[in-house]
Amino acid sequence: MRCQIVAVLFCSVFWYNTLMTQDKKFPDGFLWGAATSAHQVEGDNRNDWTEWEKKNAERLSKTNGAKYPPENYISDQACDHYSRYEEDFDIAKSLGHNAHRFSIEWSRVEPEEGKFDEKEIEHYRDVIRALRERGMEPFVTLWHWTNPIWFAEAGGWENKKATEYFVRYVEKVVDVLGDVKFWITMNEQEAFARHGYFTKDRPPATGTIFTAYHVLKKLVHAHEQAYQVIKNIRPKSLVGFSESRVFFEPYNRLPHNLLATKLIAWWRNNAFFDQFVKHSDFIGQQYYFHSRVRLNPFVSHWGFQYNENKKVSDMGWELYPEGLYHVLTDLTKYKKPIYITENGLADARDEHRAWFIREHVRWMKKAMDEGADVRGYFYWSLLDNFEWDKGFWPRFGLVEVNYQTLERTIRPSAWEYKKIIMDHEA
Ligand code: IFM
Repeated sequence: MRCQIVAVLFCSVFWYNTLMTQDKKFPDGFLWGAATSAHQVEGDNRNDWTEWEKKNAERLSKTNGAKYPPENYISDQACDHYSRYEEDFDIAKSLGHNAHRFSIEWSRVEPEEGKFDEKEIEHYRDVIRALRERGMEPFVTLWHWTNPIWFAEAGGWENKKATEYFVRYVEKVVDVLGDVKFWITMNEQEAFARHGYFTKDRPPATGTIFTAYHVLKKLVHAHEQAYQVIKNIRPKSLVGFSESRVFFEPYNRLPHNLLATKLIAWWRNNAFFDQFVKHSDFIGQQYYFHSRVRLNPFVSHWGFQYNENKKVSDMGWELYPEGLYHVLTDLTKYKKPIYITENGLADARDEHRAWFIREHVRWMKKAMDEGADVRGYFYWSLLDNFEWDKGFWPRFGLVEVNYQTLERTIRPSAWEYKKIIMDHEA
């Protein structure tokens, strides 16, 4: 009898333990890390953005109620990650990351048309080596919005030869940077085209909605070509793109809201995305936004923003982790592996970040349990950095950067993220 009781107790403990832990485990080889982009962290760049910053810093400083001085809007030395990448990767490793996403700065590699700078290429080779030495899988983005000045002066993505130029750069880089498994051709094409050619609040700040459309078509074509070139040179590598997706839902069941939600979701999330997916081995998915649609042409946002905003970031963006679940379940239709290549918030006081990551991971896991083939998660960003036309004030980093001394301080939420990683290890 005593033996039976012991056996029953043992089985119960075993069953309970399996039940409690099974739920948390992630697939073998799941990648955990953070992302950065060259222009936002490297410092001392010379590209179309640095030119734009010079011309717009004063104006931006005034239009924001003089809250931030013009220096806020000039990337300048940024985080000096260009020289401190090893220190930064040491930090990432200490935080339990086993992967890292970064981008190559085209304007460094090809500062003059057709002339490649071997020293700069060597730099990126060192960056990849440094990641490998620390056991982190590199995810290399080839274009994260910034262009060489010569390319911008020749009309940028409106130039007939833009694709040809881009593909020549890709070919060179992929040929010489051997040890890379994951290539991301481009980052958030839709936002680039919308801001650059429609709202015109970022470079090149020209054109119309039609230009934005035309440029997006160009980017699709450039991605396809780049995909082919990379696969020809490195058949075993995996090539994808990174795009953000908004979780749209109707405010109520009224037909015009249902219809508006469907239309806007199709335009924002599918019209171009579907074309990029066709030529990709994986989907690089970024998630930041949720939108409750209550159509109203008389308000400035047309009714696309009736969110509850229970929690918001320092930039006023709603924090809505559940949206990631809906985005991921929607993506299963493409039947491709998914990597969350960005997900993060500006939170200078580090009030919400640990909760934010934990909740997004929880919803991501739920989607995975229901069939979403997610294979990695990259928090945006490893470091505080230069947030484009907003400048330095938004603090996205797991690691705080003091822009005067360049000192790095690990935020408490970064250690929480490490615990999440450890808890979920297979
Ligand atoms: O900082 C940007 C990044 O460059 C692209 N995705 C969104 C981030 C936060 O705005």
